[in-house]
Amino acid sequence: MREATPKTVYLKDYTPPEYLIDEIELTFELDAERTLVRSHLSLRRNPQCHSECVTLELQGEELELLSVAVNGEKLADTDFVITPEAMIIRRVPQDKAFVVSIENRINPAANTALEGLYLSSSMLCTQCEAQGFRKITWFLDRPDVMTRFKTTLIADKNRYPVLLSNGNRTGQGDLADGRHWVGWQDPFAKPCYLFALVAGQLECVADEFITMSGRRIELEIFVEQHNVDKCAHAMQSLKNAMRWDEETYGLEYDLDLYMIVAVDHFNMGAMENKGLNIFNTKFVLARPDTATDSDYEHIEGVIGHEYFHNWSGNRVTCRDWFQLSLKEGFTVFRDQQFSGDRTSPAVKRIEDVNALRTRQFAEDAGPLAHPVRPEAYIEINNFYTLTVYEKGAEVVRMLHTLLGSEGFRKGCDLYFKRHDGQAVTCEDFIKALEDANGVEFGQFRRWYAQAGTPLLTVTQHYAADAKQLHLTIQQSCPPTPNQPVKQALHIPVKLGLLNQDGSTATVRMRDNSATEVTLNLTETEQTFVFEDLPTQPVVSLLRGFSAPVNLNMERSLEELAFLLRHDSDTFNRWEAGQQLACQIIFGLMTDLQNGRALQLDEVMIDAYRSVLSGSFDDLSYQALLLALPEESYLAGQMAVIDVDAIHQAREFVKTTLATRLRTEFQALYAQHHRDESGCFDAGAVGRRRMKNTCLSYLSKLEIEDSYRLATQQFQTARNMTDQMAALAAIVNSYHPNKADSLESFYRQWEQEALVIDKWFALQASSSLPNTFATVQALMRHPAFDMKTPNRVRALIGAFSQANPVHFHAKNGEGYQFLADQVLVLNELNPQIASRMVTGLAQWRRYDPERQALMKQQLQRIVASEHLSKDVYEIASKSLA
Ligand code: 0A1
Ligand code: ZN
Repeated sequence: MREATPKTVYLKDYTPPEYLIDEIELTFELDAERTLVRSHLSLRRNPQCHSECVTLELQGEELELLSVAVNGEKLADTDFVITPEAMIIRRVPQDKAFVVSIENRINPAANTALEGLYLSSSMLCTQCEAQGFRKITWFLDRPDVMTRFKTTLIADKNRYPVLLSNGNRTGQGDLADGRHWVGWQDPFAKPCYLFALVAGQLECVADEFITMSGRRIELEIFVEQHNVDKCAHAMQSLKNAMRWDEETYGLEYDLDLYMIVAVDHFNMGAMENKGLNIFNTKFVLARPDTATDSDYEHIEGVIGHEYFHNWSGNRVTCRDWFQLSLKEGFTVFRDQQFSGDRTSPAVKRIEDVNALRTRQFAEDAGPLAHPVRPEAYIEINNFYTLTVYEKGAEVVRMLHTLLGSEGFRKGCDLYFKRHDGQAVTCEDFIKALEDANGVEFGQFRRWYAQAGTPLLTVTQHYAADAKQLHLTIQQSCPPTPNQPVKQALHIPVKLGLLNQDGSTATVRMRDNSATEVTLNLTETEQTFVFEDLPTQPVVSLLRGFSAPVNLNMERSLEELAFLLRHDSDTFNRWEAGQQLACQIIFGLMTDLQNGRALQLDEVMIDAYRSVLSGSFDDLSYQALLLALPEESYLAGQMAVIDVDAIHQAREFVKTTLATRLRTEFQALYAQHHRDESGCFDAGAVGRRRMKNTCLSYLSKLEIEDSYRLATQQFQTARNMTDQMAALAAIVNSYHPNKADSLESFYRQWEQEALVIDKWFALQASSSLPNTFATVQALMRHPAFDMKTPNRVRALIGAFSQANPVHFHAKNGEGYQFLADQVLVLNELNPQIASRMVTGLAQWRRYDPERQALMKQQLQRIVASEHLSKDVYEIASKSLA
């Protein structure tokens, strides 16, 4: 907790470590309230560091010291100093290696921040990224200190029969007093943020994987007994990921054992600890009746993500935390590729871009904007952001686009070979890609350093006589905190041309011709000329969303409808529909603001009718074409966000489409409605998506027929996708059985925490009247718990981040509620508390009355006592 104004850490101040720790021998005598930690550190001076200093400073927080010795000699009180953040030993040997031995005690049960060693339900587990290891014992807690770990775990055998840590099991045995021990050794040197241990009553679901070189790997998933029947999908996902990484990147697993443990209490999604991943249960457990199709996909994605970290993150790690995107951006890109290959590349790309544009673009346009490689932080945990992860992945994707698949693979091969076992920088990554391909990415590097979303403004001129199209693209980037002026970036812009009949036109530039090109935009303004075009083509720009930018290009509704029908690029086809809907919704908002009656343009109805009647192999893609832009995406397009007008206009469009195309929606519902529970192939998933999209539209009609349809589906569903979609249709309408349905759903799933999270989130995000009262009542519900991050996200997170109409209620009650909760969470779990503050960060985007109310709550937070660094940083930067 905060004493004075917390200190800022700067990238420019990086210096190599003065000491290295080659090996650590760690012994834990585990107990929920009193765990004893003994550690022997084999240290030596870092030969690369020539400072004169003879002291040794080890990081440690909230630890009770029992003893400390150097080379076996216990230190006197005068030989060292303990501060709230460190142990400083005044003099250590300089000319030879030495051993520091420490004994300390910690209390896992009191650790509600869930960093370091903590209790989750009845099991003990760790979370050490980014700086949790210092809450276990004193250490050089920085990623460029890579150490070989030997760990012995001792615990009561009844309470903690399973004892796990990184690497391979080296021995085990019983002790006289009812305790037992297990020894572990990890042959790979690693930074301490990758350390993990788990102790508890856990069941093991086991399988195996034979690697491409024929090695047999044991795969083990550990869960509580009642979850054993929900591990099959995670296990299959793991095997898929292992095979995929071999086939796509030539990367093989390196230990003989790969373990995953699922825990109920976890601040993030999962953690890539070497050989012992620890996962939020949300990203492991799935059974057809408890998890939706999207849950199944997310599980495969996150299992893949953590597995891929074994190379991009563990074998090659980060030099310092400013390089976080080196491992995260790259690994997100890899998991996106994997998920696309496993499901539908088109759908996956659209979902990723949609999330990026809705959420990361908002971050990049607000007070918390920072580069993919940040330059300063107060609390590193605040930098596990959408920018570092998702924009970071886009930056890697652009490198992939510029080099092509083969060139990119060559670059990655060199990167892993050159830097195996090292802690490196984003610069090292780019350099390897350059060297392997003999290219130069000078200007491209600015993507790592410059914050903000670039804007491309496009104008075109067709010269009929010369049969040429002139396309002029200007790039600019709005100022962001500490970066008032921006430099031009190297932006790859994929382009295709369509003839008037919708067929593909050849793209000819000087002597080259192709069906599609990637333009290299490097200047502030550039004109590209396309030749040999007898009629004016329709331009399809930024195909596949080839760069994370905003595009400003005037298009008529007719042109967008044309692209929605004909663009061969699946991303741009969807994008045309989104732009069409956006233009129409914004037009309706103007009508609303001027008191005019609303009327939906026939272009929109025709466009949707043609999607509904079209024939699609990929029904998930068809469902996406029918999805209106989210309210938060629309909000991101407005200078001053008008939450009520957005909601009303969008609801009007949805209801009118449902009314006018009712027959089509009903027919498609009937066509795709069948029970395929337990089947997760693309066909079954797509049919469920289409059917439930139709149900969602039909529920807007508020008629008996639709109510009956929803009730029927709710009562007969044998899979969570259908049950949840039906419950959503009921809860988000004036359905007469709403209360009963919610009640029966709760009773059915009371014992399944992850399903109950859905129950909370659904109610918290409803735009219907009285939601705030419901949220307040749910805060008092016996199943609500402030110490369980998933529950907090389901209720407080959903209300403040997915319910614009009620969170932004004009009287400010939503803001005050959020600030109240942030202050409670601040004492319990600073990481979760600071995540919740982001609901207020965008305050400058609203009308003056709301601005004042939001600002007031941020000021109240900043002024409160005992503020954690986490919350202080987000709240104070939001106000700056
Ligand atoms: N490295 C993990 C995510 C993670 C990050 C931080 C954490 O605590 C502050 C925990 C987990 C990943 O990318 O999956
Ligand atoms: Zn990651």
